[in-house]
Order: sequence, then C-alpha cells, then structure tokens
Amino acid sequence: MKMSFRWYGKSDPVRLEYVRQIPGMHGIVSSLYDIKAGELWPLDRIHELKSTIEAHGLAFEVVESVPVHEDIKLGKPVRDGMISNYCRTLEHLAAAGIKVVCYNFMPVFDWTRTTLDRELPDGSTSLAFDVDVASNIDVARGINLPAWDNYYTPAELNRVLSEYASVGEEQLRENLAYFLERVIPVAASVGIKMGIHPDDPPRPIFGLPRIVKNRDDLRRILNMVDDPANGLTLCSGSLGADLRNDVIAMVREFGGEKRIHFAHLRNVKVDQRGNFQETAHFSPAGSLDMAGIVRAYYETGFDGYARPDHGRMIWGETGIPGYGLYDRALGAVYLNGLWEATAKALRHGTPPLTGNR
Ligand SMILES: [Mn+2]
Repeated sequence: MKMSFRWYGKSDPVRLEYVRQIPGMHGIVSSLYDIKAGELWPLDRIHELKSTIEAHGLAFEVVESVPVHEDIKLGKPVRDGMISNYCRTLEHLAAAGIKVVCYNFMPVFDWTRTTLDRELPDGSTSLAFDVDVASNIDVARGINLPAWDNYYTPAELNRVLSEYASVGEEQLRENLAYFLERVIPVAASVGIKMGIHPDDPPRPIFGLPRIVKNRDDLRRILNMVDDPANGLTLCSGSLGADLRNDVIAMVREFGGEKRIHFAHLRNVKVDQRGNFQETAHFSPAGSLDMAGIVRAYYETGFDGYARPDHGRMIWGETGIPGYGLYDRALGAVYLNGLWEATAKALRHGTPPLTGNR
C-alpha cells in the first residue's frame, strides 16, 4: 500500500514540505485543475507539476482526476474528439511516469454534500449529507448547495439537467461502455491503470441517473471491458454511505482480482436512511470497520495506492473543506499503523510490507 495525499497545486494552502513530514508518505495525488474537461493535457504542464512534487521528495504517480466531459456522459456526437483527447492525455501521463488515473462518471455533480462544516461532538467540523435537504431542493431555481451554487447559473443548470432528461441508467451505462471501449485499450498499451470512483453519495441525486453505487454496478463496469486496466478507485466513504454496501466484501472480491488500483480510505457515520457525516478515520468514530477494510486489502496482496481521502477540520485549521493537513495526516498515520499491525499479526513478527520509500 503506497500512502498518498491529495494536493490541489500551488493554490493549495497545504504545503508540500509539510506533507513530506507525514510518516510513511509515498506520494502526491493531483491534477491540472485549470484545464477544462475534454481538452488535451500538454506534456510540459504535466512535467512541471511532476517536478514541483518530486522536488519535495514525493512521488507523482496518481492523477485524480482526468475529468470526463459531460458530452461524453451524454453520448453526444462531439464526444469522439474529446475521447481522442482523453487517450492522448493518457499517453502524455504515461510518458511522465503516471501509473494510475482516477475518474468518475457522475452526471453534473461529481460529489454532493448539504453541509461543508457540520460540527461533530468534539468541536471539529466536517462534510455532511442530509437526504431530506437534498430531496427538497428545487433544481429549477438552482442548486443552493455549498460548493455548487457558483458552478452553474440556474439557466445553465436547467439546460444541462434537461439534456439528461432522456438519459436513464441504461443509456448512461451504454455511454460509459462506449468510453471504456476506446480508452481502456490505450491505457493498457501505455501501462496506465484506470480507476473509476463510485458515486458520492451512492444514490440518485436531483433525478440524475447514477450507475456506480454498489457491488453489482462495479461488477457490470469491470465486465464492460475485461482488462486489468479497467479498474476501480474503491472509496470506502462513498460506498459506505449506503449501509447495504459491504465494503470489506467488495475489497475482498475486487481486490482479489487485482482490479482495485486506488484505495480511498475514510470513515463515515451513516444512518439507515442514508444521512451521513464524515468522521475521523478511527473505526469507533464512524460506521465503518477501518481495521477490517485494511486487513482485507492486506490479505488480497494490495500493492496499489491509497489516500486518507477526506479529513475533518481540527485544531483551528482553515482551508479546502475535507482537505486540511492535520486530520488527513492523522488518518494516514492511523491507516499505516493498521497496515503494519495487520502485517505483523499475520506474519508473526516479520517486517511489514509497505510501499513507503
Ligand atoms: Mn473518494
């Protein structure tokens, strides 16, 4: 397990010097955030980002994400040029040493929360999702949700939502298959592993179709193109926000087949209706058995990349919600601790296998 940390580039308030000081930190997960979906990533820009990261003693081997343009998800004729750019971007990324590319296929909203700073009992804050708040939003008047209210004007939103009116789950699946049939052979040929991120949260939102919600969805996607390059970013917090999802069983099934390339490890406190709040990684803080999840990765011989995904805001830190330094650092160390303890318990005291440099 190669522990990694998401970093939003030079505008990120978290400094790479500090990320490097987290014990067992292997590398940075990042992206070229200013390049629009559908466009080609220039090789020199990728190298520039890589040099910045490597200058701080960290590896750059995972991109999260190369976004998929809405027109590809909608299956519009213009998608072919965008898919061609996507394939050429993968070639450029491979040339720069990238091993794993994370992406998602969520229509319009690539994650949704109804609160970005709900207080937990200990006074820290974190992201939360309330089913009733989300279902009572009148999308015709715009999405009055944190982080999304500035993305689309109500008119733009209505336009894109109306385009999805004729795209149900089956059509969205067909459009994903069309994308994968063209992208996966290129990824495989240049040695890049693709990892689709589950829907976050794993339920239909605002009447939009969702096709990456549970075990059966993941199986269907892997079967669309049966190649190791067509794999998963298994996000415990996203899938775990539906209590019917057995995250440990999914790690065992898909990890056993070497189809998980990127592990997002975080905990959530969930209720039966699907309301949830992100918590500390520590298992008793939330609803997920993080030790059981890490053990499942260990036992399936996982040697891919992991990241602590999100964290709470603690110790007075301010910054990008979910992406502060302190709590994600605690999470990374906790997860590495679980890995070491699992390794030593199962191997009777011999040194642990770790991906740390
Ligand atoms: Mn995630």
